[in-house]
Amino acid sequence: MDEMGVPRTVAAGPRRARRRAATAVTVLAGLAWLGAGALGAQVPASLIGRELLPPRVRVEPFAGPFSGPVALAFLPDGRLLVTEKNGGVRLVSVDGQSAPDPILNLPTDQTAERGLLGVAVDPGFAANQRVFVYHTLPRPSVNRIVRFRLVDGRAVAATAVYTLPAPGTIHNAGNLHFGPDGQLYVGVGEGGTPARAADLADPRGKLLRLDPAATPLRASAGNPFAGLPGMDGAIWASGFRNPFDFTFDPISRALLATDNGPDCNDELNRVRPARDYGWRAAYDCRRPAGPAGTEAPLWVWSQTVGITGPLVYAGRTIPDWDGSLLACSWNHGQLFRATLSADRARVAAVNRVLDVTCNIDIAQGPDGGVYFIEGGGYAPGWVRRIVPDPDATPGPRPTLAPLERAFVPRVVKGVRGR
Ligand SMILES: [Ca+2]
Ligand SMILES: [Ca+2]
Repeated sequence: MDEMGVPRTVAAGPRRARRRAATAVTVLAGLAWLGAGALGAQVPASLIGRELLPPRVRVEPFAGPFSGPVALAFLPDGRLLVTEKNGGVRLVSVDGQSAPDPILNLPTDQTAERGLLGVAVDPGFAANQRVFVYHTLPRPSVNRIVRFRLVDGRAVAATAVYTLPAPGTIHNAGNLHFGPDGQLYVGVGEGGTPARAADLADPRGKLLRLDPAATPLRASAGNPFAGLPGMDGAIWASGFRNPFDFTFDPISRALLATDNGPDCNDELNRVRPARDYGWRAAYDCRRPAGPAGTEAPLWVWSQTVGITGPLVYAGRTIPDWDGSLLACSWNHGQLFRATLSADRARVAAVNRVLDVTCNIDIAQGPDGGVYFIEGGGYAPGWVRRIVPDPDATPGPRPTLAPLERAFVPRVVKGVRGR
């Protein structure tokens, strides 16, 4: 979990939701970074605009506080699962209530960026009640995937179904999501050792694709390196530093993953199988496209914001956001909205949405609302949501500079660890 060592610059406590919605001030980011490969040594002009929340929505508290919440996953009936870094899985009712105790408490090493991180609900949940989580076991020290069944509000039959090599204290990534192909994808960080990212024998610094029906989990059929000597057949794509979170675009079905850069170049990537996304020990911040033969990101925040929690919002509940990619800044507690090109293959513009504090994860509820974690990680956190409100009155149109540079982060040397 990259950048979790950086003190948050936002209030740790719950902020009163502000009924401030508004005329969207879409400030086109303009100079989208085009053709990274062709530009080579150019530092991308990731200009980021600002906008208000769309009209007729409000931000409101939903659930919490939780102990270091990290990830969110909805059940088909609208209940919400929240992972806590210390090993707890919390279950939240549709009206935001949660029991004081977790439904599952796994023995978890939460040193630095280790912990209970991701959660994914099986697409066959109605029939099999299966949920998967990713956590760091203290002894032996491994990251592993645990599967359990959620029956009558209780977690039963928790079973370790996949084990990864020894974790780093940093760069564990740890989110997992089902793809539209029904396979389980897992983000694994390089654990602080950049050379692992391009090593196809090592699952670290990769996105993996696993068959969720197998016990233990195994490489999915059709994986690009399956059966090749000396390679880990679970690997779907390589060359990541800390692919903290990812999502599938429900419109294009593309896998969109963040990767947290060193002191530069937080990325959004469109991930295709067998491709290498370029992280190396000798990575050059001036060359965000990465080394020759690797895949350039779709977008770069040239200053690290700790980008994570990507979600493509799809639906008419918040029509202004239909088809947009939303993501959070761990470092700064900010919400970004990216507009994708018509073919969904490029980022046309990125704006920061004002008046929303989003630190880690975002999920779209069955009600069409946008749910997100404010705080969390090393600190208590809350789930808040953005929902329609026909009575929300537009706020004053702000005076904004037409463009702002990507953010200058508050970097604390030696804490983040590299
Ligand atoms: Ca990259
Ligand atoms: Ca997520």
